[in-house]
Amino acid sequence: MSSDNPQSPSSPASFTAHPLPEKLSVLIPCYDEQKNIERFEGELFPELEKLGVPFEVIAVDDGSRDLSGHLLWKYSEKHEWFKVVKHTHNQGLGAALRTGLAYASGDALLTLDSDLTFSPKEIPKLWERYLAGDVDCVSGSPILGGYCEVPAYRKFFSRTGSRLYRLLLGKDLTSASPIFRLYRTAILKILPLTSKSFTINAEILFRLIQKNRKIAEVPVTLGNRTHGQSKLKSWLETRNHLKLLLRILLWKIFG
Ligand SMILES: Nc1nc2c(ncn2[C@@H]2O[C@H](COP(=O)(O)OP(=O)(O)O)[C@@H](O)[C@H]2O)c(=O)[nH]1
Ligand SMILES: [Mg+2]
Repeated sequence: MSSDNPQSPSSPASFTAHPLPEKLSVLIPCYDEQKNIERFEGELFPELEKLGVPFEVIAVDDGSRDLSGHLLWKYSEKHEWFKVVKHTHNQGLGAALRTGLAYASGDALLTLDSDLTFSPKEIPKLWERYLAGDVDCVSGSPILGGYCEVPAYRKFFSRTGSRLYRLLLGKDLTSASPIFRLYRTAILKILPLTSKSFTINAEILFRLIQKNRKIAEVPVTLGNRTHGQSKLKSWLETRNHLKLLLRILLWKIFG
């Protein structure tokens, strides 16, 4: 992919890597996920500690009606690096990510599902690719890495949607909507994002491409939920994705 960075790897003689990240922000949108949030201590935090870089976790409790808010608050009492941002009413995944982003103080930022369907054990894959210093975003792709016990209809929607985005965006990216990504925070913060729903991750990809930012994909495995219910409303999100695809098409035609 191309880059507007004059130190792009496309001109190896002048290529200089971005400086190594000094702090990682981990942004986790949470909505009625108490059973999965209970798993953070055993499954997520040890993986973050192993990275060997200072980090913070920003959990956005988006008007949860279960004990999510209480569990997050307990983590914030126990760990000074754990922060909770609260929406009093549910505003949607995109709105939650945008709220949390404003609080991120790390120079690198990881976005992660709170149901841990992308295993925290795979965070090092993204991190190692990011440390190469030549990209603005490392995106985890289950289309490259595979699915584990994910229903066939979900795989179909994911693959079809990603094909449409690839076609319109004109970039060789296999997965458009997964959240499991690492970004340069400063780049993400200045993107003009508007999505309040699940389309936020595809919208981020679109805006990065518009700004000629460099994106690399790494294979990761997407698993199925072990606790709780999916919040995805398939028809509503299909409509939201079609609207975003239309916006991309208009950008392609009219610039
Ligand atoms: N903050 C916030 N997070 C949400 C919302 N809807 C879903 N999420 C989170 O986004 C992630 C993906 O949602 P999920 O229900 O697992 O959708 P699926 O993976 O597509 O089935 C999970 O971590 C959810 O807790 C929401 O309205 N607000
Ligand atoms: Mg999920």
